[in-house]
Amino acid sequence: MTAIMGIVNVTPDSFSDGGRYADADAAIAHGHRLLSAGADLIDVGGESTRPGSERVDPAAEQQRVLPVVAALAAAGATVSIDTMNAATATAAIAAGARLVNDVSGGLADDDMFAAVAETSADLAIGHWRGHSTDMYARADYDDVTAEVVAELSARLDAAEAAGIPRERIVLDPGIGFGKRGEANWRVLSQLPRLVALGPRVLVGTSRKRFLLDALSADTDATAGAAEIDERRRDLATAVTSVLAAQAGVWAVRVHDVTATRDALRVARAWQEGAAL
Ligand code: PMM
Repeated sequence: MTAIMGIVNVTPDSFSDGGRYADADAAIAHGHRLLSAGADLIDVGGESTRPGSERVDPAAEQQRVLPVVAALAAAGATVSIDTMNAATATAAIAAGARLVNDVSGGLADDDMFAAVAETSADLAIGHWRGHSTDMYARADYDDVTAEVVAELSARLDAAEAAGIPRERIVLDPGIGFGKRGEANWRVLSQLPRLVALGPRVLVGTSRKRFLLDALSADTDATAGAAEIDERRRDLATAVTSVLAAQAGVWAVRVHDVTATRDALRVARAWQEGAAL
């Protein structure tokens, strides 16, 4: 069964839930809700990667995330730390995190691979071409899937060379990172090409802007993105989660764990019907 990574953003400005869990107690409570809903792991982040967002000082980032990581890990949860900073990764692992989720795939901080190599934590490497302030400047592709696979493969080799065994590495195509609308759909439709590389694959589509391309197709052209509410984005995410699961990914990263859990269960029941 595909694993569900529930998102806890301890930030004032993330894609969709910015500000909601900005204090540690609210973030910890939200993590517990996601675990009760069926999350297999909880991804805690303290720096928004929303297009255009500014970098956060690592000390401020750690102040946000460490109490949340420590409390959820102490309660027995498998915790992932969403960070591009090696120092934050190291501190979060010491606080109990078992996976470092670096959307930049080690490109934002040269020390990241070495920091993770020294520990027994897993590392998720995201496909990334630059920081949020100018991520669309490098969003031009000839064959987006081939380029994502080749660039992730190079990061995989670099991580292995730095001493992180392949079994501890997870690859993520970085949906929404330096990719415009249709490039995201292209990569998703060709996920088996990434899965074929070998390492586990993680995919994050949750509530992202590109989903609106599909959702707005039958809505009034004057209706803006704001009118397509969170419930519709969560339903769209549950559908992409099922399709990603069918493409063979290891885990999906989502805000609404209940919707994705239900969708994955329905898809499984459908598949099990074949064996009855
Ligand atoms: N997307 C966001 C943040 N972290 N991590 C991984 N591994 N994959 C993603 O696609 C990803 C991520 C941005 O979304 P958010 O601001 O809603 O959390």
